[in-house]
Amino acid sequence: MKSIEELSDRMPELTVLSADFPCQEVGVFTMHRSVDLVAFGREIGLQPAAHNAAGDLLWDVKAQAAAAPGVPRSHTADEFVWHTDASFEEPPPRYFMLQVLHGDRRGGGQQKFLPLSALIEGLSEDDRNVLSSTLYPWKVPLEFQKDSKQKDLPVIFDGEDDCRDNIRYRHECIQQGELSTEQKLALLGLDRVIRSTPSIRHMPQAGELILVDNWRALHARDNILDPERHLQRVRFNT
Ligand SMILES: O=C(O)CCC(=O)C(=O)O
Ligand SMILES: [Fe+2]
Repeated sequence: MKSIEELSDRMPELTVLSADFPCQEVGVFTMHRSVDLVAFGREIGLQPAAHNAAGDLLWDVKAQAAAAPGVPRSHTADEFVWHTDASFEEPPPRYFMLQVLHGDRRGGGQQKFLPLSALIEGLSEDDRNVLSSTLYPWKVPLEFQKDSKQKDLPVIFDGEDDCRDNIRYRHECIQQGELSTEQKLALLGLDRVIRSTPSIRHMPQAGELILVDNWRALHARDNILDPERHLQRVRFNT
């Protein structure tokens, strides 16, 4: 398992102009030129992960002019509340990269990050136990259905090796009606800690590549103001 800093050490110097780590779980790289994200990830030892049953690797995060109901959230200008990507997968992709092709010139679309280490500290032991030892029912959004429509998965999960206590989260994907009282309370506890923990903010600029540890940090995004804002996204496993 590689940290974001270790992965950054593998990046070719000729491609990366500068690197900044707003926290251990997020790297922001200013690039000399735009890159083929899939190839770039492979170069640093990561395996691209498909977004959907069709096997798409590259995903555009761009608001559609008139987003119809039911389009993927990444094709709307709406706010993205706190989540991890593909939280309904087992396991979720370990990392994702966002390449900023066009920043939001009207000041929208600011990103926020919350490292899991800060959240774990704030959770009560009871809530932590329920989040890690009971299965929550997850709805898989239509555009990402690869095998099933629903999965039963813990919120806090252990990965392979020594990678314990990781997080998957996307409130709207959890079937609230099927939760036990202790599960509901534990989720409320998590939401409370998320709200009260100071987050890291980043305004994505054209030419940047943002690499996020999707097991160890939550992320969110303000609503988009500039219809030209355009990011490319690829998810990766190790
Ligand atoms: O638009 C962004 O900055 C982040 C998008 C995002 O979180 C997602 O597509 O899952
Ligand atoms: Fe996301």
